[in-house]
Amino acid sequence: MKKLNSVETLDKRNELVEYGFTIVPEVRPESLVHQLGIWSDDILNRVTIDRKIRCQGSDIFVYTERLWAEADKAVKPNHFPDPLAEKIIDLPLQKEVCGLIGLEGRNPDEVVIILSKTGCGPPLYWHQDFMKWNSPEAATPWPTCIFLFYYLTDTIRQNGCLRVIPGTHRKRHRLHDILPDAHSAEIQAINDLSHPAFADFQMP
Ligand SMILES: O=C(O)CCC(=O)C(=O)O
Repeated sequence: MKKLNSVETLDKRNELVEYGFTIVPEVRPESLVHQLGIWSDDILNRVTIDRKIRCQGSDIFVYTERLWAEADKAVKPNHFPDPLAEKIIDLPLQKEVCGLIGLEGRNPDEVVIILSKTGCGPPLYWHQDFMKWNSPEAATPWPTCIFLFYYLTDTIRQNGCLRVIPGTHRKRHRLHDILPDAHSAEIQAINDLSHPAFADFQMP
């Protein structure tokens, strides 16, 4: 990756604060992306995806070995430790970029989630993963909880890139009044693709 200069860094920071997302190209080395592709394909071939998470893709949680050692968990096909989780989370360039963008704290959850859906699978329902909307933390204008996404193949609208409505982490949108909670049984049960949870929306 070409190192971000101070203007680019500020742009990324402002985008993240304003829109709720930003894109930083080339953080992961090609060789690691290739390795992750082979690794995740192998895992996905072994795991059966529950119908209730058909819209989310898979729910495969890969833990760092340091977290797994502390947690009293039983290995399941979709919950297990792997040394690659540490490699993904500890990548020096990723840490550097997060620092340059001005993210504070930077305490990773020590978990990597593998997501995949078959081509032309159902769309993902609109949702917000952040759970602490009633905490004072939610009132800060800067991000306190972020996800880092890496696409392992070229991903466009037609094959599943993530949809966002810019700014809805800070400004009310009519979807906020009608959506069931993220990942709840209620939203997972929606089969009607004309439901607003799947509709095209822009900021009002
Ligand atoms: O499918 C994606 O790209 C994102 C999935 C997601 O947001 C979630 O499962 O919470």
